[in-house]
Amino acid sequence: LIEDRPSVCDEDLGSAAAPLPSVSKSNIECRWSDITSYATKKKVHSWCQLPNGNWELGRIMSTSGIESVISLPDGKVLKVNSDSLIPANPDILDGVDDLMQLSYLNEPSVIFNLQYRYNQDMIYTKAGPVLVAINPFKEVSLYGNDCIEAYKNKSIESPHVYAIADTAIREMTRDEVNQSIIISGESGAGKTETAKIAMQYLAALGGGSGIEYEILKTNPILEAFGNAKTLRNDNSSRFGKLIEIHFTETGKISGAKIQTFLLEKSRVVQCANGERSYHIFYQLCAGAPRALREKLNLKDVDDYKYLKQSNCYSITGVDDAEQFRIVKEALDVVHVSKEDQESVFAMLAAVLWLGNVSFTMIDNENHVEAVADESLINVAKLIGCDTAGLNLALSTRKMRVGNDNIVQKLTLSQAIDTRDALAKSIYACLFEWLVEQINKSLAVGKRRTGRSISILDIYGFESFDRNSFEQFCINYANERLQQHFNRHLFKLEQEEYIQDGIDWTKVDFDDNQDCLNLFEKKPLGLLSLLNEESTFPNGTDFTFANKLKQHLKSNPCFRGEREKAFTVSHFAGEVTYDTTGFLEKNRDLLHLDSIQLLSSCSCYLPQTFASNMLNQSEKPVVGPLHKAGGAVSQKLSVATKFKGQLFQLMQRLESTTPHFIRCIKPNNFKSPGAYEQGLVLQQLRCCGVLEVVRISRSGFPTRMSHQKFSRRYGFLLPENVALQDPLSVSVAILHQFNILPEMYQVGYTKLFFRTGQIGVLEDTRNHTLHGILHVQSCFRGHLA
Ligand code: AD9
Ligand code: MG
Repeated sequence: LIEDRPSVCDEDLGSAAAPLPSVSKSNIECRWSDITSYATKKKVHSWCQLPNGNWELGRIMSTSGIESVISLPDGKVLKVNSDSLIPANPDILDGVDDLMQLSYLNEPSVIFNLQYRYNQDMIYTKAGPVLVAINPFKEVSLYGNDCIEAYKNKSIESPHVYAIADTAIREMTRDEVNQSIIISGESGAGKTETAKIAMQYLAALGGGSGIEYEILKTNPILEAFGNAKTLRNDNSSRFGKLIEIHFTETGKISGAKIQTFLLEKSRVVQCANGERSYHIFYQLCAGAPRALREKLNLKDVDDYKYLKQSNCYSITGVDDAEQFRIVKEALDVVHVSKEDQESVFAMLAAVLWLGNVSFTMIDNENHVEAVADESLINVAKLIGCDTAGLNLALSTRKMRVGNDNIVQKLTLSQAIDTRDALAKSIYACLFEWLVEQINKSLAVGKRRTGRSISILDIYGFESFDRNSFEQFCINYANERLQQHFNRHLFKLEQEEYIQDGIDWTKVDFDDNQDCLNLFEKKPLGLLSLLNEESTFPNGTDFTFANKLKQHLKSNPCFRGEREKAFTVSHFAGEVTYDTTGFLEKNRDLLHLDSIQLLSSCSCYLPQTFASNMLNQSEKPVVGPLHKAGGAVSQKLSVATKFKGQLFQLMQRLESTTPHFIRCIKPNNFKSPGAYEQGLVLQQLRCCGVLEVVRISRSGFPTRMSHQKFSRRYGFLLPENVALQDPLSVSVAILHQFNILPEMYQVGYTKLFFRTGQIGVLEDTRNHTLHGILHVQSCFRGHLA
């Protein structure tokens, strides 16, 4: 549908000068020339594209075939190509709350409608079945108990997350089907906030047992441990999350379960300039009370190398010490004991101190050992081991050669990698352990008879100047989600029309199956090739990149780049990935020496982490698995595990009724009020919002089988007609009640109706039934 789709998240897209992509004939509904003769256009409103690419609403002064003269609101008069003019909607349609109501559904009309509403803090708009939410970047008075009450009582109808959550609850109860609220959008668009708003509503309506309070308190905990400041978002989620909220048969919340996806653990040891590591580190350093500080030997944030490297310690408007208090309180609520909390903080401090461990040369072959300074001593103390053991685990590797056990000394870079791998593992294990504790606290118990509503908040599509393995996984997840969206809103809907043989012109949409195939195809897809290369002892990022170029060069979604890079055409735009570190991150090896160290610790958490890691690995493998050699714990590659998780997620979502929310970022400066047309348009385009509206508007959302329809309305017909076959009866009903031919279609097995039509028939049915009952009761009264 969309030609020349520009990449969505390029660093510079947000600049005010970013021009709108020009509109091609294929992606607008119509132009003036399609709908009316030039002579009748005089004085009417029309969109025209200015030289800078922005759209302006003007008035056509005169037109002479190829050229038209337009007057703009500021009094300027422009001569433009007539073909570039696009019809504008009449004033009465300004700011409609469902884009379906627009008479002209073209891109300028849609972006202006959203802007019109946005300027009045109406950040929510329906696009047919999808809710569009534009990030206000400020507090708007659309939330809280009064608002919740109003949506519950149906005294407000305007589009809102609350309305979506309300529909989900009602459909769950009415249809006895699990529901899902699927929130998507790019980084900083407002997914996490939206998810919390939805949870608020569910908690308010399904609350009572107190468990809803616990559920809400999981948010500050998971955000502290799983969110970080990035260049795009001060509170960026670095993990995906699905929360499944369970309800009893009477509609009360009975518990919840959280599943998380692929935490970005590299952030613990490395993050870009101007970004931060996970919030909890800064919160701990700022907020730990004196006794805890002393116990953990805590220093200030700028004393820790892991936190220091990105040169960014605070977030404007955020009080880390206060946040720490909130997190501790939330941990209390979800029943993490004070003792466990202290162990959690000790692990955090251990990670920070690990980053400060340095190494010194011990021979002229580059071999090193750890410096026995306060960092090493603190780490050992915090995890509960002796410094000699820690030093050995960081600077040597036990290997088995033939029948002999030998100890290999590590070089400086190997030792640093080992140290960082240990820090990342401790943090990732800690995160998983916390989620497990939360789940225990929220557990539904054995009586899982009711239904559930799941809310999905997964990291948005990402495209930076430099994209690594993390972006590769995140964007792959987004491709999967986009396909789920497409399947539901385009494929399934239209397939049903076609299967039932109704007269229907197919609406095109960007099918992303080709891109998914590029990732998933075996044996020559991106994931398979990555896994294969990761198991080769001599595989490197360079050989991996070459293999991709060799096998995928003819794939239209793939392009080899210079050196170690490659580009993928995602549904949301092209992204160039740098393969540096891909193999290492995908293997995610932690040497057995490190795992053994953790299991030998006297503290409870490191022991738990070690046994969890050993349980997850298939079998310990001894031998030179990769160049560094040594024994490693062989486990599923990160990509394989992630793909498995995504498939499971999709399966789970498939069994639910989905409700989609598309979050939109109006500008790249996190600034309230600024609305960049180009940026908004690109987001709308890449997620197919316009096409969804077009389908919903031209489609037939209500359907009923011939049998059901004839049974339900057949009694409205004269008796001799009502006895015929269901199809004939159905057609007779349609005629009898003068349903206009354009309002329905007769399929092989079903009847399809446009929005609202079935309501007309229901009214007639109810009237008639009411009449019959009235007559019957009069008759009975008469007899009595
Ligand atoms: V990421 O993919 O996790 O990097 P999200 O989750 O899409 O991203 P988030 O919800 O974190 O974005 O929103 C970013 C910021 O926008 C928030 O921290 C708020 O400051 C702001 N925001 C988002 N939605 C709202 C809202 N409904 N009201 C007020 C909002 N502010
Ligand atoms: Mg988020």
